[in-house]
Amino acid sequence: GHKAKVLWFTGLSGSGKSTVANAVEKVLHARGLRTYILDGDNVRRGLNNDLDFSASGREENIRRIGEVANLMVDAGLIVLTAFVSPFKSDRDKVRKTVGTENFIEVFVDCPLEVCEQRDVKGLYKKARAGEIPDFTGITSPFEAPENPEIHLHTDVQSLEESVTDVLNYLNKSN
Ligand code: GGZ
Repeated sequence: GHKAKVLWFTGLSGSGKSTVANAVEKVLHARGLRTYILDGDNVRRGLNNDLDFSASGREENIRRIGEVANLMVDAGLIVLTAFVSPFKSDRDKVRKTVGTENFIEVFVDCPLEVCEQRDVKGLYKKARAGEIPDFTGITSPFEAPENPEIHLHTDVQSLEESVTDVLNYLNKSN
């Protein structure tokens, strides 16, 4: 069966991290597995509501999330996280925190142009207008993973295909 682990989704705002994570969780639930999704809605509003989007704010955001994910792995859960997590060094630290054998980096790759076109929450428009400082992809960098365990291309893959890629990896790695 599936062991406790962290599925760490990383990608631009609007790339589809939460959408894929939620769809994967649904399948895992149907298989009777215990999961938890950590995302901006439940972490940045609560535990991390003191943090901004500066480089140091993001670093601390990701560090705390890594520690929480590690506790959840100890509790036996499959943890799915959906954070931009734009800095390679921060993601690599989480890999160490949770144990490299428990860490599955999922690169939710989608060109900036496509994310910006979607602009689900109107944030890119605001960022272009100078209303949001340090916006990833516009005025703050995104460092793409170099060797992610899973590499999705959500501009050309359907949601179902992305979910299948994640599940296939999980099935193989168990
Ligand atoms: C990037 C921002 C910013 C800035 C607010 N840069 O699409 P969303 O709205 O729901 O996802 C984004 C989310 C990013 O928070 P994270 O905790 O995932 O970021 S990080 O991992 O870098 O710490 C976006 C919204 O918050 N948002 N301001 N400046 N995204």
